[in-house]
Amino acid sequence: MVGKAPVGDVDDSGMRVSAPKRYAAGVPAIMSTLKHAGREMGVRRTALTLLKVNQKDGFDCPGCAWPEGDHRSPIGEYCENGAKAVAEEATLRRVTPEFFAAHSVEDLAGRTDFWLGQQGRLTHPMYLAEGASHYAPVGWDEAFGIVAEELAKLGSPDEAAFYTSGRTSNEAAFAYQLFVRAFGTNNLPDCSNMCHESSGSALSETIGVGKGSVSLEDLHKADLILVVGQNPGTNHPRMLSALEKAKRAGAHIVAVNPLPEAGLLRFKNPQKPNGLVGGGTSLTDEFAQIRLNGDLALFRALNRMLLEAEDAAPGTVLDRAFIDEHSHGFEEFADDVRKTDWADVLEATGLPRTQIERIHERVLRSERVVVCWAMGLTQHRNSVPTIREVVNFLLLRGNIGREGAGVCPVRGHSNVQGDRTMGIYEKPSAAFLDALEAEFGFAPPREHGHDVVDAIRAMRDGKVKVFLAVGGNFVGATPDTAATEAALRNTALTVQVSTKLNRSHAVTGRRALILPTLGRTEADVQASGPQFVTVEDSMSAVHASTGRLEPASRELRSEVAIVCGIAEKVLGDRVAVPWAAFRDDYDVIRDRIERVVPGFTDFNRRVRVPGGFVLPHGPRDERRFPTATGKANFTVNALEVLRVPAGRLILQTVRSHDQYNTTIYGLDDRYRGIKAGRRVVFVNPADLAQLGFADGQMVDLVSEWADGERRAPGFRVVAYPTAEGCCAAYFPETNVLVPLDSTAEVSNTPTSKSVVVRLVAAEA
Ligand SMILES: Nc1nc2c(c(=O)[nH]1)N[C@H]1C(S)=C(S)[C@@H](COP(=O)(O)OP(=O)(O)OC[C@H]3O[C@@H](n4cnc5c(=O)[nH]c(N)nc54)[C@H](O)[C@@H]3O)O[C@H]1N2
Ligand SMILES: Nc1nc2c(c(=O)[nH]1)N[C@H]1C(S)=C(S)[C@@H](COP(=O)(O)OP(=O)(O)OC[C@H]3O[C@@H](n4cnc5c(=O)[nH]c(N)nc54)[C@H](O)[C@@H]3O)O[C@H]1N2
Ligand SMILES: [Mo]
Repeated sequence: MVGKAPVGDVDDSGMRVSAPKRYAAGVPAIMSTLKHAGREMGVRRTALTLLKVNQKDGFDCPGCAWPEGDHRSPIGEYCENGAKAVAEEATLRRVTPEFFAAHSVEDLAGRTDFWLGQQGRLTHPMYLAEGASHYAPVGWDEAFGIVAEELAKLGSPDEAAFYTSGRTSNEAAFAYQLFVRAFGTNNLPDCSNMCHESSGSALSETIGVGKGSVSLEDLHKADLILVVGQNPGTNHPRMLSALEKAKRAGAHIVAVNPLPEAGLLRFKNPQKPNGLVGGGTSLTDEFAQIRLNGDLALFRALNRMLLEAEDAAPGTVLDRAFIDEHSHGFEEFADDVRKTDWADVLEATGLPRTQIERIHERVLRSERVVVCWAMGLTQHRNSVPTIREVVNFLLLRGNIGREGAGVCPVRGHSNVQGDRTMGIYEKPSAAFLDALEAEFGFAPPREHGHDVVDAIRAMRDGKVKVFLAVGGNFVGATPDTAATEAALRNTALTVQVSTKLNRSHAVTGRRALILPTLGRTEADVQASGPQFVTVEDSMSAVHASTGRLEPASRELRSEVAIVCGIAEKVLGDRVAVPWAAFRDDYDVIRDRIERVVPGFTDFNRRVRVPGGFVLPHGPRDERRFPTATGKANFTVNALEVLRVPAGRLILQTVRSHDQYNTTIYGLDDRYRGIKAGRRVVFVNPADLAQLGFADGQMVDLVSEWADGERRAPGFRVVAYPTAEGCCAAYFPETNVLVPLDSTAEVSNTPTSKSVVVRLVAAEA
């Protein structure tokens, strides 16, 4: 199978490669921000917009889910990439009906996401009729009618799937899942399925809550912070300020990563004068350059050493009181982890034993430990066991539910956590459905629905015939691009509620709709007046977000209005939900959320207090663990070393500095030394020598899986200091290589960070 994702319209003939950077942010970050923002928005709009990001009376930055904190910088609490996300949305370019008249769907399907995103904001609802070559303008009412018509044809509500990306507000998400369940299905796949699902699965089972247990204050007070499988310099730049603060207060930081990411090494805080000059703060005390997928082995080794240290000096290492009172399964776990084989650990991690011992020493010296992680831990076959082992590590010394300690899965999309809280989940709990039933008086479906990977299979097999997405770029973000495209083309109708053009608008069912929507930055005025929406960050803080900019077009509708409009047309008066009242006044939705979702008491009042409020979290607040055993669960997690056949490498697919998932802002990856190109593969020089390839050579990447090979053509080899046996390349270009059936145990997340590949010299 050769990947279908287009390469044609990006000219990377001028690509330049230089040495990776040793620090993140500083002056280059500010320059890059202003250049990008100015190009998209003009100078005045840039100033007005950026000043409102993440301020208490402003809008929530659509960039990421890192919390804002109480002490906001008056010059704007944003980062370079947040600013790019804002500029991307506030751009002055427009994709109008004339644009669609000039570009056929076939033409658009041949463009990259970079090119498509550059065209600007969508302005009108557009309809692709069966057999038509071009989208044509359509009225809102007619568009909703088309959705209703196709849904009415289905043999069962389970023949439709309803995707959500994590920018959707709490209000829109709540209305959306309510509509979908009233329609009669739990087919609610979302971007979480490809993102932190493994964290949610592992944390729910072990501590009873699938969310992080630390606040910003906890990070500031920690003695030791492990940053594992995460590249905050690019993806969560404001986290670097928190790490810098912790560091100044005496914390030590251990980074565990196959790549020496610039942001993990040194940081020059662009929001402080002394961060702009000089060497910046050295953040990492210990950089463990682990092999891909080596983390379960590392944490098992650390856990084994903790048990042995306790044996040597009983009563001094483990938190016995915590283990006895609050945990379950310790003995079984301890028996197993003591058997951890050092030879396996050294092979899996690729780390010197002395370094693991040094990290152990640091753990022993630290009273309060936080472990932070992101996609480097969640997108492997054994991600759930890996994260469970991280929990074991923290439980051993009682590092949960007290100050300065805990689990910190760092979320991606700015409201991905909130969407889940609102019920965007294909496996809703019985308690949630009971609450919906009690409040709205209809019987929601109880059978679990499709997640992302299962939804693709169901479309492929003709079992799902209507696909509707609120946000995101399903074609671009999912694995196995060729398989996903074929699946979507096999449907009767695809509907995309979007701000900007992407490949999901070009790869369609027999009919297709584009429903353009307001972004976070824009004023949302409904019948009762100006509205705000709410979001939840990585640390469970819920707060308001108010857009101020004039909408990109008069035709745009809010996500809430679109969802309610579709619901009215599809459901008529089948259920007693006041869709019109929801649309006219979001307070009405919040009142209903309060009655259905725990933790939202007095929602409308509390969210109007500047800064909002923090949702309750049993383990964090009172060491109450709502698991099956009622305690924090130790677990046994088998260590299987990921071995690849000779001549193969393990590929991880990552983000460059100039992209937001499938939205490509530009073609540079400044910190990794790449300019003006994206089709690169980073390989260790020792591997290159052994495999007989040279820096600068052009290769195809070929992935191997039980069902055959997949190929992504035309990558330039970059000799790079990544861990041996591993390589890295950017997604979405490499999604063609990720087999649909290669997913994580339990969470079913695609294994985007461990794809077995070989390099093949490209034909000249
Ligand atoms: N600017 C910007 N910000 C973003 C995003 C964006 O695209 N652009 N995306 C948002 C989203 S949705 C998300 S989920 C987050 C993603 O944030 P990250 O998880 O930081 O994103 P990735 O680029 O996937 O980087 C994965 C990191 O983990 C490392 N890694 C990979 N495999 C392993 C492993 O096996 N073990 C260890 N220890 N490390 C490993 C990689 O080298 C890399 O540093 O960022 C969010 N914020
Ligand atoms: N190979 C590989 N694949 C991956 C990953 C990886 O690391 N490697 N990471 C995975 C992860 S962590 C994630 S979260 C997914 C992301 O998957 P998605 O969330 O589906 O993808 P995005 O690229 O974030 O979606 C971008 C689109 O969202 C739309 N949009 C932007 N803002 C708004 C808004 O306010 N409202 C609406 N309605 N639409 C809006 C725009 O049209 C834009 O084109 O990708 C996953 N895919
Ligand atoms: Mo994500």
